Amino acid sequence: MTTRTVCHPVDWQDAPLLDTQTLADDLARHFHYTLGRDKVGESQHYLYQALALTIRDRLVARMRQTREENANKRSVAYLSLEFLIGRSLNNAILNLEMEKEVKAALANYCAELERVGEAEHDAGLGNGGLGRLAACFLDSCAAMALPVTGYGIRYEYGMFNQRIENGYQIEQPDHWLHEGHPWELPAPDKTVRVKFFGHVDVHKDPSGRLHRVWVDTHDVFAVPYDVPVPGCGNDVVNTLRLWKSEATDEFDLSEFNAGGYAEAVAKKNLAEQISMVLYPNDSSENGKELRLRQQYFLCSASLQDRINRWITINGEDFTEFADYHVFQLNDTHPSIAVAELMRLLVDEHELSWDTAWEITTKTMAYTNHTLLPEALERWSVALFQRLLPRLMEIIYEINARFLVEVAKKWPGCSDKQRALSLIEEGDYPQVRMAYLAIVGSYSVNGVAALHSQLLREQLFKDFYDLWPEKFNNKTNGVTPRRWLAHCNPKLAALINSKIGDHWVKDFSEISQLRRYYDDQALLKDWAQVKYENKQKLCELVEKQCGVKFDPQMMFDVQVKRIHEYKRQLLNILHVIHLYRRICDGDTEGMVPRCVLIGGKAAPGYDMAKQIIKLICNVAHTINDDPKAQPWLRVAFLPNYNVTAMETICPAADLSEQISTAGKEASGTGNMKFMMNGALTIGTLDGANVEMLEALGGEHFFVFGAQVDEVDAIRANYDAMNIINNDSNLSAVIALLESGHFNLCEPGIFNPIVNVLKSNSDPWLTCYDFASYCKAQEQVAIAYQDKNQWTQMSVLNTAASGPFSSDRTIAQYSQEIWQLQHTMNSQGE
Ligand code: 26Q
Repeated sequence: MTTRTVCHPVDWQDAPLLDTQTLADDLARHFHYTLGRDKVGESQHYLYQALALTIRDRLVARMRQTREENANKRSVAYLSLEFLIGRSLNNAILNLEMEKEVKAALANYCAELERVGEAEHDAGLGNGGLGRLAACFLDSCAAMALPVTGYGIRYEYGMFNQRIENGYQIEQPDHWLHEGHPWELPAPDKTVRVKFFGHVDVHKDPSGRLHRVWVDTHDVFAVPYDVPVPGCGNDVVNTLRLWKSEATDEFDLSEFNAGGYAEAVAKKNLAEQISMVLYPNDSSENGKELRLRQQYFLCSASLQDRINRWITINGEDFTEFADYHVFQLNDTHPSIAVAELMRLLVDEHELSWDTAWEITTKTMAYTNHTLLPEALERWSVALFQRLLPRLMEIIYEINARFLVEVAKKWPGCSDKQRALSLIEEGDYPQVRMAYLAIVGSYSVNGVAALHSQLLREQLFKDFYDLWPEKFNNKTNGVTPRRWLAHCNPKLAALINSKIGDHWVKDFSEISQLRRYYDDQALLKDWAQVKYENKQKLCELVEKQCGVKFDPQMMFDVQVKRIHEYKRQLLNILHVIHLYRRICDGDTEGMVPRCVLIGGKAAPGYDMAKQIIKLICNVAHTINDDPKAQPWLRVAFLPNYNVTAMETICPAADLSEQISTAGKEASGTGNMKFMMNGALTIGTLDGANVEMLEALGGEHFFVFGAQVDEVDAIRANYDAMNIINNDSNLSAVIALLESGHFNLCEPGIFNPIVNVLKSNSDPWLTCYDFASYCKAQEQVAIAYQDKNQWTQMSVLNTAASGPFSSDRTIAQYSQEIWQLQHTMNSQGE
């Protein structure tokens, strides 16, 4: 029996009910009293706020209940610098299964849920795939009632808003909290202290034992804000705990006394900078001190939080700590957690090094998300030393002990020691964060089968030789609640009418759709739903880009971060190729298409920004040319984000997944499109490989060099030779060079052309061009047979079962987290 030390007067069963009348009463109360409003005006803002608070009431009691139920269980802390949540209102309504009641309650205000929902700002606390994956995972963990808590940073400014001016990307700050964030609950009583700077002293205690103490630190407070994560239809509400940095009330007394009162108080700002802004890079640009501060801030606060909770139940006995905790590291961004857990256990809780190391290496698990060598995180030892002196000592100690193991495995081989060392030597020594994560973790996983294989065989080969048992694969997935049930309600209803709605919670059921791929009535309705979704996207494109798309035409879509390896450039070269054919009157076998491209470039990534400019200019030229109108329209959608994807993926006919083989770890947009019945044109990269496998080759337009070929191709790469021998490609390049797309700005695309022509183009764009065009011709042929295309669309949705994040999370839970234990705590 559990003894309760705290009084909980409200059980969730007594919590606000879900029926229409109670809901309507609460909505009115929040609208009139909490927010002090009278009439509903044009703006839906207050109605949205009141509804969000009404829904939140129904979540908080369940959140507390879930915490109580989980208090004695083995649990996971998912540490991530990013959680790309998007909007929460409709997600909560869907998961609480109260859509009907909410709509009825809103009718009192003559308001529609869809319009009210549009008043919500996206919580854009992430860059792209990795951040959105964390959000999908939280949804799946809650749906499967797993005790998993997300830990992140409550950035004041999320991912920047992108505007396009004359084809150029302009970044604008995203002050998403400006109008308040009704979903969060501050928990100031759980505030913890995080240290920075200072130095390490050595003290001898009376028994002669040496202690290292980190002193003269500049501390900041980490204040938690809890965001509820509702599970679908199961009354579970997990927690996403986001930390805000605040200044302590300790001032520099010397400055104070010297009359510097205002200056001393103003220094509080420095502490608050930590959680001010999300870094908008999705790969490299390393070395920024503030970024390291953010990482350590998140890790220290989150680990302290878990340890404090443990101590409340178990006191200072850590014997079983490792049986009840897992820390899943979302890439290397939180990998300083390895050293911080050591510091907390050894310095603050007086465990021996060996005991602490055993706990650390039994609780840490690392997920890698990139194969790009330049994206592997490194921090300068000098910076580490200054910002986190005690952590640097601990990393040296971990390294010294690790190198002994390396020496045992490869006796006398100092090259191996140098290659595997956590410290990269040189004029400016660096800490290799991926190596720290691997050495400190019991599990290392990649995010698609091919990616995990490349980690084992290439990037982390030596570590694999040393510890093969640590390495495993967990192919990514996306939540079918947001990415089908919510974003494509018409398709969801159609699916329900055939196979029932169990697929929402058990997505393997979606395969039953396959039985209907010949059902003419279904195919007709399926095509009609796609058509209506395309109409909706047309409205968005017209509003955002001023370009008229036609829902009769094929919708060919590539939305994702702009990066050279993702090859938006290859896409636009093909668009230019089509345009040239149209101009030449060569439209045989062509289908009318609307090409949509969207995505943000990292602000410092010049080449990516130029690619956006090229896309915009090409779009402008083509859309302005009456000859092209019936055949080709092109738009660059500004400010691509989670909410935009909710309109885009249900409307796509063709999904572009065209990265250079071996570069995209997994991709997750590919899965969202597939679920919504788009066909894929793609390389054998990331999770595309598994999608093709699940689908059968004839329903997937595959092209391009394969992973086992790219090295040899690069070694003998002769771009000019490829161009000269391909009349289509030379014509495209000639058109680019002629300045046809940049008449007013001569020369601006020279750098792009130069990369294409270069023998050291790592992305092999020219190499893959011909095979890409051929695959696109196959697409066009297939699209001409509407009925067959629709059949393939159904088969895509039907085969998307494995790409649910529920499947991914079930595997994390069984194979990494082992989440069945129950805590044998006091009070039981
Ligand atoms: C690096 C340095 C400084 C600041 C930030 C960063 C940074 C931030 C975000 C580096 C990387 C990221 C995000 C990476 C990412 O989204 N990777 C993608 O992860 C997906 C989920 O596993 C995969 O599907 C994609 O293939 C992978 O590119």
